[in-house]
Amino acid sequence: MKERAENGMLREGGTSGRRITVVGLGYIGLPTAAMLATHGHTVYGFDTNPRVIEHLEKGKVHIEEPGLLAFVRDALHSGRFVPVREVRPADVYILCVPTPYDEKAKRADLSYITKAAEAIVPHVKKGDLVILESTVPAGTTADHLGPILARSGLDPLRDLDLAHCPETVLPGNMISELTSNARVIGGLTPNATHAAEMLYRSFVRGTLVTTDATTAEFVKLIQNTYRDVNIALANEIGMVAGQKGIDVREAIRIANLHPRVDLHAPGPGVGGHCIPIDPWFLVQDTPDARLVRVSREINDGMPHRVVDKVRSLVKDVEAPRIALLGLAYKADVDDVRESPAVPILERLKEHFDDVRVHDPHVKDPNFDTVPLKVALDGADCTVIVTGHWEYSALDPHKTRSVVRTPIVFDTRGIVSRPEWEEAGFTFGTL
Ligand code: SAJ
Repeated sequence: MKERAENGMLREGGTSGRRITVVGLGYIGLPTAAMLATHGHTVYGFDTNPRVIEHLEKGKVHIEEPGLLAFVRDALHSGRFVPVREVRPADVYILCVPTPYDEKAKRADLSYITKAAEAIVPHVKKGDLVILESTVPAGTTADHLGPILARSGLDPLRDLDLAHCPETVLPGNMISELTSNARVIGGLTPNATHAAEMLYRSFVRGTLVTTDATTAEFVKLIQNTYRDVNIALANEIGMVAGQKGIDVREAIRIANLHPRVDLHAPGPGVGGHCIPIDPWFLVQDTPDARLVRVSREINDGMPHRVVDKVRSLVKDVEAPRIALLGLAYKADVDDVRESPAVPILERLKEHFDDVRVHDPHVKDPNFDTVPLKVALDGADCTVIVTGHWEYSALDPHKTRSVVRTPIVFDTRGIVSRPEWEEAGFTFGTL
């Protein structure tokens, strides 16, 4: 069967023209809903947050992501993406709700999945396809979602096609990765796997890899854990390099020329809603899994290292004014969830009376940000915490003319040390 691929083109083998309800229109659900709608499906987008639906009804989106607004508008104009205030009956249900980490219980908080599943229970009918995209501990689809759906009177194994298909898109590059990434499809039964595979084939150009639901859940967790442990290694190497006066980024760049070495980059800490959390889901029932826990500790300890370094950089300055550049957890996104900038800001405020924060992307009322000019004006230490392009484009000479003390601390390795030193700056690195 031929199906639509990118924006109206046809792809081989997928099913289109399905009625799909997407539950949860956040960072994953919204682009996924729009993608499905631009590939021939009719999509009802539901979110418990009325603000999300209100935005969509006005042709706006509540998330900053390159290309997302235009993409969602196209889907809305096609008439096949319909934001709804109540869950609508469909033939396919895709759950894209958050799974936060419950610090107290030291476990994944599955309450959003429970609520989403309960919301579709009155509507599911025999033959429907239910897909869980949220990242979850291995076994959740079979042991948690299945039993909730069974309250409908249907057997999740025989009457429904139930599958876990984890999303793998990188914030900042979501629209492209939604179609190009390989996708893991894990059904509770071979039939469920096949049904989910047909759906994703309608828009995914990357390889579709099929397995069972529990393996699919596990794969997602080990992908993000690999990244967390690798970053922890880079951060530890950075500590050793710093003691020996070696530029860690230069050393890693050279080391990575080896065909079997792929060290990640050191930084001020690991943020976002996935990488600091998913390793905990992986080891929550395995107290002996040490490396994953130590890696988490190393990465969570990075904000302390950043603040210690700032303190040593300004130790000779009286009543220093600190300019903190960046609140988002990584470059060119507006997302502050788990951002290392937040604990850095809190600790800086414990040590210094005058801390000014700037972030051109973040519009979160919880943070008092100021324009860049105000942040830099009279600053004694300019701390780059997020690698936004606006900061890599900073001119050291112009910056020199507005700050009071020429000290810059680049935690991301995004500005040129020789250029800033040439402009008279003392240059701090991790
Ligand atoms: N970071 C470093 N050093 C690096 C890379 C990242 O310090 O070398 C930091 C970033 O600054 C950021 C954090 O790690 O604070 C996480 O950023 P990221 O770009 O590594 O990942 P996310 O959280 O934006 O997206 C990840 C991706 N997972 C993998 O690359 C294995 C993405 O593909 C997943 O879809 C996403 O998690 C998710 O939803 O799980």
